[in-house]
Amino acid sequence: MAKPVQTLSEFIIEREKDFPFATGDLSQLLTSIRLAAKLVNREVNKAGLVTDILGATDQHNIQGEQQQKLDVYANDRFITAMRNQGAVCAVASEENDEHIVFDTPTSRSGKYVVAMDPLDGSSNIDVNVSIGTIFSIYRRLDPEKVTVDDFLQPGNQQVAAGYVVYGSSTMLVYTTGNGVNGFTLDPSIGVFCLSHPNMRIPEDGKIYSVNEGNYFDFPEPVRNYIDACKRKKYSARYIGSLVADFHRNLLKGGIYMYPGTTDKPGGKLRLVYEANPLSMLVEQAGGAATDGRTRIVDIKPEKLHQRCPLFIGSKKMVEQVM
Ligand code: P6P
Repeated sequence: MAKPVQTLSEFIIEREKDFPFATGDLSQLLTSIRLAAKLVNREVNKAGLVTDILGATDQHNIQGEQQQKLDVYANDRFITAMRNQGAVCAVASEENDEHIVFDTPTSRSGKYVVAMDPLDGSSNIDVNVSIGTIFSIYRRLDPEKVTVDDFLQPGNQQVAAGYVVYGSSTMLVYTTGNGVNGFTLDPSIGVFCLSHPNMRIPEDGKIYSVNEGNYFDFPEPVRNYIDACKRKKYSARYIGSLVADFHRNLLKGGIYMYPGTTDKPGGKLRLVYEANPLSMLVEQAGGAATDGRTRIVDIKPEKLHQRCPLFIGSKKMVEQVM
């Protein structure tokens, strides 16, 4: 008799018992993320087919990046899902210059704020490469008002964090601080099923992920580390999609690096809604994440969209770079 598969909703309800004071709000929030992920997955999987959702819009986000239509669709889906279920009072997104405060009667008293990158790696949409959603959840700081400070808490204050990877299969991977669990979407029944319980990243690895096109702009210690990887015949794997690279390294062991360069000392990736959530996940899975000097989740963000260099993955590999 095959072992019964546990669905995400069954898992959320079961794990809620781990939190004696759980009010079910976080469970409700995770359920709305699940719904939005299914809607985005449906569009990602048929991009280029019936829906005119491929290609860029004439809008640009704060990064000056042309917004791909799927970016905008994903952003709308996740914001709507958060707004409609009451546990969330505000959302910050890579696609929006400022955070969005929900002023509906149900959401005004929501006790969580969510920071997200609704569709990271969107430049890969047109070439059918895996892309992802990254989310980070904090408790609000003040019951009376919401400000940008709610989103500038250090990563070690996150209540939960996770990502969705839209690839050969679609997976939702998240943590609430009690380990990391992965759920694979069964498209035939539209249900996320527990496929990777208690995920652990191998302590060491032989995969390094970095855009070597920037090699000569990297600080010398980073160049030395990359040279050492080559001497040891490690595998270079760089998809150009953070969630896909991170997910592979989480499963197989490895390190993802987006170092600062001479002209961009902060690197490219965002601290609040990219580095922090993935850093919480990797630490919960036994890995490590730094900006080259400081543990990512100990950094106090100053600006919502601030960048930070990122070295994240197997503990031994991150320590070696340090
Ligand atoms: P580069 C995608 O735009 C992204 O934010 C990450 O998903 C990815 O890892 C990185 O940028 C790729 O950047 O400069 O190597 O093309």
